[in-house]
Amino acid sequence: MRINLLILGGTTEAKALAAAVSEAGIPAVFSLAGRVARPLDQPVPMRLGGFGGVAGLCDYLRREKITHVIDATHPFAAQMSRNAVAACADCNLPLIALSRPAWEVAEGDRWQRVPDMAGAVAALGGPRRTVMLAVGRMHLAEFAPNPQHRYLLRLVDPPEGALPLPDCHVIVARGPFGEADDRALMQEHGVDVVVSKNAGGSGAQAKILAARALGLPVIMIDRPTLPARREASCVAEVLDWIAHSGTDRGV
Ligand code: 3Y8
Ligand code: NAP
Repeated sequence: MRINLLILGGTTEAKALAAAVSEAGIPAVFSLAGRVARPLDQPVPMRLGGFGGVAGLCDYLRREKITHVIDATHPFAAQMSRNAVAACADCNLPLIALSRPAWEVAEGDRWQRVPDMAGAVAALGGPRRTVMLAVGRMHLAEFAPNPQHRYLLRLVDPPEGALPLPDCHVIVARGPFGEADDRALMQEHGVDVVVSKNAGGSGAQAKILAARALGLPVIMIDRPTLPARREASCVAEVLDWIAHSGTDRGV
């Protein structure tokens, strides 16, 4: 059977997987939602944009004769992950998630864990502070109930139109980020508290390490629950899975 991978991307781990399958000469397509203006190029063919729900993804899998799906999306990309589980079950295709462990609280951390974005908004009640809101663009409007703060925002693309927060400073930058840079950024802006998703991995961890070094509190948003699926913790594990599941489907 001719192997043809679909990599659901959008993370540093997905980029590493794309490089490895390209190196191994394994045919693959790298898929992004098309959220940002200039996504990074990958060493395998790319596709941008949603599939059109589970049905659209099934059609794509059949039309493109995909043999294996690797979900290497971000842990907060829960809808894509749910759709991948459903579509691979419908199409009887093998699926594996390339996931990274959640960050664990460590010595010196001052975390306040909240279950979701609404919990982070609720945790920001009270008097004016300087808040580093590094959760991207898609959820900014949810923080509008706390206009009293000064927000330091970090976005991948320059904002289009007015932002939903009256007092904010925007940094346009794409990660992965470095701890020293994030520490300098927090000191420059007098950040009092950091809001972060528990993204895991290294690309977004800079602000967590910087907050620890500066003794700053972090409002840490727990991950959404995902459906049960086979998981790999590294690229080598995915390549081994491909090698062994290349013959019999669905293992
Ligand atoms: C389009 C693909 C690589 C992969 C880079 C990782 C690391 C840097 C850190 C902060 C947190 C945030 C955000 C973040 C990080 C990596 C990784 C990661 C967080 C790109 C990318 C796409 C996106 C989409 C974007 C979201 C936003 C989230 C910014 C490419 C660069 C905040 C997540 O403007 C928007 O609509 C942005 C949307 C989804 C979350 C949000 O709610 O806004 N990522 N990020 C993907 C697609 O179209 O399918 O451009 O090449 C990928 C990466 N972003 O090259 O090594 O692996 O996590 N991405 C968060 O953690 O909260 C930044 O600023 O500290
Ligand atoms: P999401 O809420 O789980 O997905 C919403 C819809 O976007 C999906 O149903 C699908 O549309 C489309 N989609 C998502 N990821 C896709 C992909 N890789 N390829 C094709 N379509 C995709 O996703 P999200 O949280 O917006 O994340 C979007 C992208 O940004 C993903 O690539 C993710 O890995 C990356 N990212 C997200 C975060 C984050 O904080 N959420 C952080 C870093 C990177 P259809 O239903 O039409 O198929």
